[in-house]
Amino acid sequence: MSKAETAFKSGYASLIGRPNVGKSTLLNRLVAQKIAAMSAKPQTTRNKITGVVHLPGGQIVLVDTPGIHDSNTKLNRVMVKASFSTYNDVDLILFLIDASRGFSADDEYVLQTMQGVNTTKILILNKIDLVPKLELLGLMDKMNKRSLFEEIIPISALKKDGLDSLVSLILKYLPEGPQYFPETMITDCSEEFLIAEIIREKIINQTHFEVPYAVAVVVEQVEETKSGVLVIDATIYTEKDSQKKILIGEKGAMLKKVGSLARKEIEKRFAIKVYLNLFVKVKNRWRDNDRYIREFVYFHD
Ligand SMILES: Nc1nc2c(ncn2[C@@H]2O[C@H](COP(=O)(O)OP(=O)(O)OP(=O)(O)O)[C@@H](O)[C@H]2O)c(=O)[nH]1
Ligand SMILES: [Mg+2]
Repeated sequence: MSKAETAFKSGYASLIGRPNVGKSTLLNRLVAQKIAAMSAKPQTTRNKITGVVHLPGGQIVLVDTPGIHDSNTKLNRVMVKASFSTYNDVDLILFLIDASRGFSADDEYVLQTMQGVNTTKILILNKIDLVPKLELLGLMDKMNKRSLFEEIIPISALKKDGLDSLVSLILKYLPEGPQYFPETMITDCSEEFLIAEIIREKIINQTHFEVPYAVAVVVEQVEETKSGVLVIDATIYTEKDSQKKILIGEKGAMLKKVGSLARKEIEKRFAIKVYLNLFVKVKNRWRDNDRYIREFVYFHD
């Protein structure tokens, strides 16, 4: 075998795209572990989230990012800045679109933000389970003609379709390099952050209108008792009393539901019995306050 075939390859690849195209779903699929929160509502991801794919011949360090969108609060601007910050830091940009919507105006906007960025770009057409074959071929043809991307690949993150080909393709574009993370490590996120995101995901999926966007979750304390129970105290922040009311629900029903769903997932994830205490607090317009944004969203850094 030649040297090129045996060399260990490694590098960073960021998942970039407008909100809701399936970046976090793809990260979780490729890492084969649920790390990032996923939801049908846009703007779910708020941080850069690392997921490591360990392969016999290499290591792919994926960086999930917040969906790129027009910003209206300070929080939104910080989120989008986090996505931009990866452009020149990674070996590869994985540009995701929702193929069932074609290459939309929002995707064009994302593309514009990459003007002058020389990092290699692969276009991933996700959600092909929703697209008739002929339509997909048309979209691939159209994008090929624009010659903006090094490669174009169709996948379905949800149905796990095309993921092996995607992994091979990513590896092809990564340089020879070291093993950045030990094989036992699939993320550099703290336990507190992962727990907070599980709780936030349940809230996003259980609530509506502005509530999901106004919520932040901070894990205050995690303690294992002598009898092997993980006791977790977490605070859910909202911006208004009305939102707090919704989160608590009638006779505490909403908080109970969110708590129960989150507890079950945390128990599965960490293979330990969990006791979860949730508190709800109001911090008026926290999304426009630098200090609160740092405390509530980047507390794990
Ligand atoms: N049908 C279908 N749905 C998908 C696929 N991939 C993701 N989804 C759905 O798309 C929605 C958004 O998925 P996310 O992974 O949260 O999207 P995201 O790009 O991380 O979104 P933000 O974090 O808001 O930027 C969820 O409801 C997913 O189940 C796919 O391949 N097919
Ligand atoms: Mg996401």
